Amino acid sequence: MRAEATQRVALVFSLLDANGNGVLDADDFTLMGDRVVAAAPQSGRAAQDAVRAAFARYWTTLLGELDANGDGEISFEEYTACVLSPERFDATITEFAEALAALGDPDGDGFIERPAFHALMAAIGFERDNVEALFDAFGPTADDRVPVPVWAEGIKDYYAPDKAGIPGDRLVSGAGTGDQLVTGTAV
Ligand SMILES: [Ca+2]
Ligand SMILES: [Ca+2]
Ligand SMILES: [Ca+2]
Repeated sequence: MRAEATQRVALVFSLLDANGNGVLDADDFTLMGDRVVAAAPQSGRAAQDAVRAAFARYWTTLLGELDANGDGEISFEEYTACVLSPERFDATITEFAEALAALGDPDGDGFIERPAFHALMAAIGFERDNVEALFDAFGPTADDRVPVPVWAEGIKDYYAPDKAGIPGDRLVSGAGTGDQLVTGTAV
């Protein structure tokens, strides 16, 4: 696994541990669903329910696939397996990406405006500057919007073990873009 992938996974693990007890558990995903829904008050009930369901499924999948010691919690060591065998998580990550992106596109025009993107990513816990850098890296349109599929693909790439120099690397705090470009071999 590339160092960049390890950093990305470590970051998302720390954010998903919403109750801060050092492991992932069911409570984390309920809290995270509530936070994300609260950040998108203009969204319809169906989109909100979909994102809560996606968080719940995300947890159920993690528990079923990664709880190697069967204690009902996912440790960081257990969690890293999600990037080592991404094919086991494709369906779940796709549903999650699409549900999250849909929440950011309440008017259903296929584009996410910067403020909506920022609100959702801040709710998950990503740092403001990194979120803005990520949005810029997605190559927004002249009117500062990003197509929904671009974001959904970005979420999937985030979990890819062999990717470096991708937009998602902008979310890793302190990761200088210069270093990313030097160490990344993919162009
Ligand atoms: Ca936790
Ligand atoms: Ca466990
Ligand atoms: Ca929209």
